[in-house]
Amino acid sequence: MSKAARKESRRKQPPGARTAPEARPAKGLSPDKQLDIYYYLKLNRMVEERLSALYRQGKVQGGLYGSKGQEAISVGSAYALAPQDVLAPMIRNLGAMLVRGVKPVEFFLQYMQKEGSPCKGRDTSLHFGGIDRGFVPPISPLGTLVPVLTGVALAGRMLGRKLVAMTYIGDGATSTGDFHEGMGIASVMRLPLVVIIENNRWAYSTPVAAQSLLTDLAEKARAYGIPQGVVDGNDVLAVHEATESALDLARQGKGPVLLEAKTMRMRGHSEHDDAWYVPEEERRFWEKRDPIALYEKRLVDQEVATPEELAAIVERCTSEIDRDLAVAEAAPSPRPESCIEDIYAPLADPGSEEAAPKTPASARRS
Ligand SMILES: Cc1ncc(C[n+]2csc(CCOP(=O)(O)OP(=O)(O)O)c2C)c(N)n1
Repeated sequence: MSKAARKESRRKQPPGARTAPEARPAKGLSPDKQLDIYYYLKLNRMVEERLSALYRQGKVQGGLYGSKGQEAISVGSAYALAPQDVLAPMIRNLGAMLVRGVKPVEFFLQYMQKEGSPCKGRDTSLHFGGIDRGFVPPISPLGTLVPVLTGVALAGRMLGRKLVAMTYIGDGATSTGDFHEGMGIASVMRLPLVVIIENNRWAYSTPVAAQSLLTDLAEKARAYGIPQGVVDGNDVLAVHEATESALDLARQGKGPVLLEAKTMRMRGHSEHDDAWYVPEEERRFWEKRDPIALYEKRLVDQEVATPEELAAIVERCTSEIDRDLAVAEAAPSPRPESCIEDIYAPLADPGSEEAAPKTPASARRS
């Protein structure tokens, strides 16, 4: 490798990558928990692979936005949350939803728009949640979840709950007005909010350098006087540790916190994008840093598990996915008439006071 190529390759490394992830021991996580994290990483990738196959068979309705290469961010961060915390995943955070208890069958039903899907067949993608389950559903307008989660953090404070609101944002989305408006109000109110920037180097086909002159997007925190951090997004345990620290700061009233996880999206922006714009050299560089392969090596090198034990976890993922997919494939489509359900409030009993038409005050006066 020439001197210039070596320099270029160093420049492309995320800061955390300077310490090989497999060399550091896991801090405070029992072997069982480390294997649990492996299960979620694998389940994340395997569910998405299955959804990709369904997409190619024409069975998925709408777009499909995968997270290959970024799974460590979703799993490592969600694994650090406390039960009372509220999470707003984004389209590439299926892994975070798995960690918080969403089952593969829900994703299959949802993407195939079957009856019994979380959105009753009326929406696609990961656009589902429920505050009772600790989720704010993802939405498509970029950056908008930041002010929404600022509101969740404020509501938590007003209700006297020790919750932290957490969400993810892409590198591109940190250029939106909503992101800055949300961070602005959350900072002056010291609200318990953690925002994780998933810097995957490309906002669809726009490279990060065409959006910002900053080397670290976490530097945007300086504008708000709030804590910030940068972590290797392909090192699941580093992400977990960094998120735990961010959540602690937020819980102590020092939030919001802006955490940047450096990574690479190893597929197109969505299933219909072949990512032709990513230079071959860059793709090859990141292929060697696959977050799941790095973690497998670490687990084996540190004798947390044998390759056979890891294979048994993969086997468990396969059987869960096979079982859940069979359930979703067999599920019927929603009844056509159900599309007008949940729109109007049920009719009150005719003649009851509730059913009497409400006369506007102006009409009563005349
Ligand atoms: C407010 C807004 N502007 C534009 C878009 C169209 N759009 C959808 S995805 C995307 C790029 C997103 O880039 P990034 O935030 O980096 O996330 P990535 O897809 O790279 O994970 C754009 C511009 C949108 N959804 N919302």
